[in-house]
Amino acid sequence: MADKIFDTERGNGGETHQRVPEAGAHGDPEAHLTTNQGIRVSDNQNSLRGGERGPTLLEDFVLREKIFHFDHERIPERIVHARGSGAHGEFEATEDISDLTKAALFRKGEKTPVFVRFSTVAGGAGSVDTPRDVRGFAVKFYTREGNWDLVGNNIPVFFIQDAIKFPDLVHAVKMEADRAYPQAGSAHDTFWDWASLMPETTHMLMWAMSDRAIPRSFRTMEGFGIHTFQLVNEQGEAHFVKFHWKPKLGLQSTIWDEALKLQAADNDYHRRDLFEAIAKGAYPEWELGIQVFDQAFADAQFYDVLDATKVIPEEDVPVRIIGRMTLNRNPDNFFAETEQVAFCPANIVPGVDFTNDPLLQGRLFSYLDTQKSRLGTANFHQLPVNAPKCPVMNFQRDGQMQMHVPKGRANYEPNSLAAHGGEGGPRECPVTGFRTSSAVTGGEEQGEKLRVRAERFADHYSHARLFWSSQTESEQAHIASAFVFELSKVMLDQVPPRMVGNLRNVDEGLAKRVADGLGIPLPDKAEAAREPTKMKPSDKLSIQKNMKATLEGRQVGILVADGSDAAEVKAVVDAVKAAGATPMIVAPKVGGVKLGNGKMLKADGQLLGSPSQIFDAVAIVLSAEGCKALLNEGAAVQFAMDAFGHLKAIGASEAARPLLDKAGVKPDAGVTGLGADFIKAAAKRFYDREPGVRMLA
Ligand code: HDE
Repeated sequence: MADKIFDTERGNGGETHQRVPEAGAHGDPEAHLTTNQGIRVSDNQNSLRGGERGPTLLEDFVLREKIFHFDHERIPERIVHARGSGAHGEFEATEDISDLTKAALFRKGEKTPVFVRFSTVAGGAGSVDTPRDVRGFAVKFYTREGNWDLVGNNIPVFFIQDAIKFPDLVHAVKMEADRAYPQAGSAHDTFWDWASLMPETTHMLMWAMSDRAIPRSFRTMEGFGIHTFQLVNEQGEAHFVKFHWKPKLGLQSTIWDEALKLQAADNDYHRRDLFEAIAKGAYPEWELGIQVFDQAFADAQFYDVLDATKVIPEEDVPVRIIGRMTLNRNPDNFFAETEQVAFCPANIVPGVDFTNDPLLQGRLFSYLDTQKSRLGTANFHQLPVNAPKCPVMNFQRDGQMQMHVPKGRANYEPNSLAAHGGEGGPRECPVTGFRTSSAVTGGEEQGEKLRVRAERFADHYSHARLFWSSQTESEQAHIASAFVFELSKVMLDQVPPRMVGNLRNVDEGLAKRVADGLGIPLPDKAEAAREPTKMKPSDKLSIQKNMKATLEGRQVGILVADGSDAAEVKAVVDAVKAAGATPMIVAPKVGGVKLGNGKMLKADGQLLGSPSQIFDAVAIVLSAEGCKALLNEGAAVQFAMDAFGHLKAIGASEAARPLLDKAGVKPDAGVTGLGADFIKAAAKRFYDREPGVRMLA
């Protein structure tokens, strides 16, 4: 592209015109503004009028086209998962699993481009990033054998067992039909009304009330395919499989109070985090793991492996790591890529196959429908972000927005056009083509046509109990408190006791804590469809037991004011960087502060707009005078108070002590000086501080 140099001129009414310079050959097509028909535009500031103050003329095709296009810029948002953020990357197969699958993407060393979209579920496209909600984790693998979409979530189970309940779930959880609030999150009447009447949701509710539903970042979430799938090898042998994504940075979550405050501080907290991490080369990474098992294992369990409300504990079937995914490129255009990407669980490649999970089966036809309704045409697969990167050869033709111009007459098959010297087109291939595996589900699978739930789906509480018993004390307190918070928002008076009655089947202690937190008597226990079975606790289900004490990829806020010691600030900045984290200077004015040595230091964020909840840890580097000034600034006091309340490390200069005192910061292992002890502490959260800062259920 040639230089885009323009002249700036002032028009008749004082308006600014940026124009291609008058003198010159005007030969550069890319420097000239055009309409969508390629007609060069002479004036982009004024519509065509009959007289200087007269009516705008209908013949102004430049104006009409510009406004017409603008009026149609939005497409229907996704009915669920409307708010999301995406990135490009690469998947590399790191293990030989050819004994399990013939899929080319799993050949050791094979690299496959991917596009990933993370999302919340309930909120609209413009809602915030940090409500309590499940997160979508959808991966499109552009394999050389066609696209495979692993459309999962950050929680390994789901609310329901049968697809026929999905519209009810979504209606209940999204904003209420008459009042159109809340815009995101589940803390409202209709969700809990429905959920409390659906015992099969209990296990998922335990996860949703845990800190899994308030992740620190997309980069620190696990992902799950949820359903049981099959892997099929060259010989046609099939195994059951569950897919797991494990984040390189380990699991990290926020504190509920922090999540609430993040909604005010930064609506785009997760979107920004992902974009900035990739932009600065801190590429998010996950390992892909599989749990593989056979029919004999499935038959031996008391629950059904086709039931999406159940996990298979990693202690029973370990996760085997088979690949690595790195996200290394931001989208060039949010709409064209992240908004238009169309996932579909039915997009599958030879070597992977479905099972009879009734939830999965429902999803297999649902997503195509939704794409047609959102993207408006059966040709949505031709959009660049959706198009396979291998040849697409078939006899499908035409349709709205057809982008391809197929040549020749072969739009049907069989044909003998090739024998007559023409192009005959592609043909089916039983050897390399996708063949549905009948190895697991049984080739002769037949039965009566029934609307019935399999009896083995009737256990609604064992796995919820397993989840509860696998959490740390602090995590249990968070779950109990989340139930109290959500049910306290419910105004339908029969609903909270009904929910607590269900929880008595999970754990009597939990139910009592929730009832106490709500200030209601312990209700009768709900009758379980099947008595729960005791399962051994599984450490892998806990976040806190799976955190990594590392500063890598994290953000440290450094609060400074006029007079801060230059050497102290530099030492913290250097140490934070050396630990792989990003330092952010926060100051009362974004223009910066005058340090003790007289030099100016520019800030990365202004104090009011950069509260401590956006950081993983904070350092407060103040001189005595700077501290005195900030004692009168509520945002500075809040900065320290929230960092303490959100269980973060606080490193402070000696002179900053009065600010800490005013903020109620008590000495503990997470409150340090500015040296190495701070860097060590900053990699962690101090959960044992919590009983001193808030009352939990
Ligand atoms: Fe979805 N789901 N879903 N879902 N889902 C959609 O497809 C649906 C389910 C999931 O980033 C929609 O393109 C039905 C489970 C993700 O673009 C829609 C059922 C899981 C995303 C749809 C389910 C998911 C979606 C809305 C019950 C976890 C976002 C827009 C049978 C394994 C993908 C769209 C993205 C999106 C239907 C259940 C995950 C309406 C009918 C279980 C991550 O087609």
